[in-house]
Formats: sequence, structure tokens, C-alpha cells
Amino acid sequence: MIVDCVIPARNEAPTVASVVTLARACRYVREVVVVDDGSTDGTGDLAAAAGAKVVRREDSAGGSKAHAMEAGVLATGDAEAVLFVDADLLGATPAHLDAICRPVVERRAAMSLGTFDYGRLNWFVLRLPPTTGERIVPRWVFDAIPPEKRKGYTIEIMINEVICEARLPTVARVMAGVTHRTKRDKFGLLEGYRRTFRMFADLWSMWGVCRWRTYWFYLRDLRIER
Ligand SMILES: Nc1nc2c(ncn2[C@@H]2O[C@H](COP(=O)(O)OP(=O)(O)O)[C@@H](O)[C@H]2O)c(=O)[nH]1
Ligand SMILES: [Mg+2]
Repeated sequence: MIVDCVIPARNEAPTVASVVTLARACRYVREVVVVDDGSTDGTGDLAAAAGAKVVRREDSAGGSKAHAMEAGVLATGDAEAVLFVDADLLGATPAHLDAICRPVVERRAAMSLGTFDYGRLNWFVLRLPPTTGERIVPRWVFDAIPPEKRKGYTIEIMINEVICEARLPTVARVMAGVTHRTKRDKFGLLEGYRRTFRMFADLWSMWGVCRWRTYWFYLRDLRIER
């Protein structure tokens, strides 16, 4: 199975190079594509220097994480599956990404994902509707999301919807020791919380749009691996 890695990145200079290096070291990944939305901190150049193919969306006024992922999937050409990884990961190793890929490459699952390590809360986090950016899906899954549903931070919920409404199995695991630079780290306390609030408001807007049964199918067909 040909797997390419897509990394959406906007102003992620402190971490993007290490994430590209990490993704290139994943044994299942053929090519690493970074989609940079007009970063002002050299993110694109750092990604290219680390060995990524960089897609630049210069005029990204209407851009979002979802649009960046869409451009990344397009740039992967003939990849059969896409591993999405956020550009702000801390503490991840190639083994974490290998473990995420394996269930899909071995065709034991249609979607496989890793969640951040929340310690004692992991049991609970693993059973929430997943919003994690670290996941692998067959390319057709992304293509099946209607264009009007590819926006902002709700894109992960839309991926879940395609998988779960097709009654396909997911494997989830905790990425031990992995976290990310939070919006507070990136933007400071006030702006960080403002952006986090906006993201949760986006996700909240899915209430009534997404059906409860989708979550039920998710839990029913979920396998948690260590
Ligand atoms: N290219 C691009 N990447 C984005 C955009 N918004 C978010 N990202 C990237 O998507 C990933 C996840 O976003 P982040 O803000 O960290 O969300 P969080 O992890 O849920 O707090 C990071 O690598 C961001 O740089 C965007 O508009 N364009
Ligand atoms: Mg993040």
C-alpha cells in the first residue's frame, strides 16, 4: 500500500523540521508533503530543508486546516492511503507513526489514529469522537467528504463520518509521551485561549449536523490497541 504523509502547517517553525524528519523515518511513508499557508516564520523553507515536498498556498485568506489537508491529498498523486500528522508534535518518534500506520497497511482497519498522552484520562479520551490530527485513512475516504464539508477544524469529524457511516473499523492507540505545542504556547495566554475557544465553537457547531448514530457506529467498530 503506498502511503504518503500530509502535514498541514501554518507558522510552525519551532517544530516543523523535526516532524518532517520523524515522518520521513516512518517505515510505511513514501513521501512527506507539507502544506504551508503563507507562514511568516520560514515554516515552508524549514520543511523543504528537512526533505518534505512543500505545497505553498500563498493566497490563503479563506484557508484552514481542512483546505490545507485537501491540497496535501491532491499533491500525493497516486498514494492509496494518507497519513495526516500535525506540524506541532512534541515527543513523537517514528515508532509512534509506524504503530498508527500498521493496522491500515495490514488492512485490519479502515482508519487508525493516535491520541495525545493524557495520562489517567487516556481511557476516556480514547472513547471520545476523535478529533486527533494523527491518523491514517485510505485516500477514498478524504475524497468522499463533500467539498462544502471540508472546512476548518471540523474536518476530522467529517473523516469520522465517512468511516463510521460505512460501518468500517477503526483502531485507536495512545501515543505514549506525545503532546503538542498548544495554542497558548504559540500565541500567548489570551490569544491562545481565544483560538482554542473558537476551535471548540467550530466543533460544537457539529451538534445536530452529525448524527449520534455515527458515534455509536464508531464505538461499536472501535478497537483500542496498546
Ligand atoms: N496550512 C495550514 N495549516 C493549518 C491551518 N490551521 C491549522 N493548521 C495546522 O494544523 C495543525 C493542527 O492545528 P492546531 O492549531 O495545532 O490545532 P490543535 O492541535 O487542535 O490545537 C498544525 O500543524 C497547524 O499548523 C491553516 O489554516 N493552514
Ligand atoms: Mg496542535
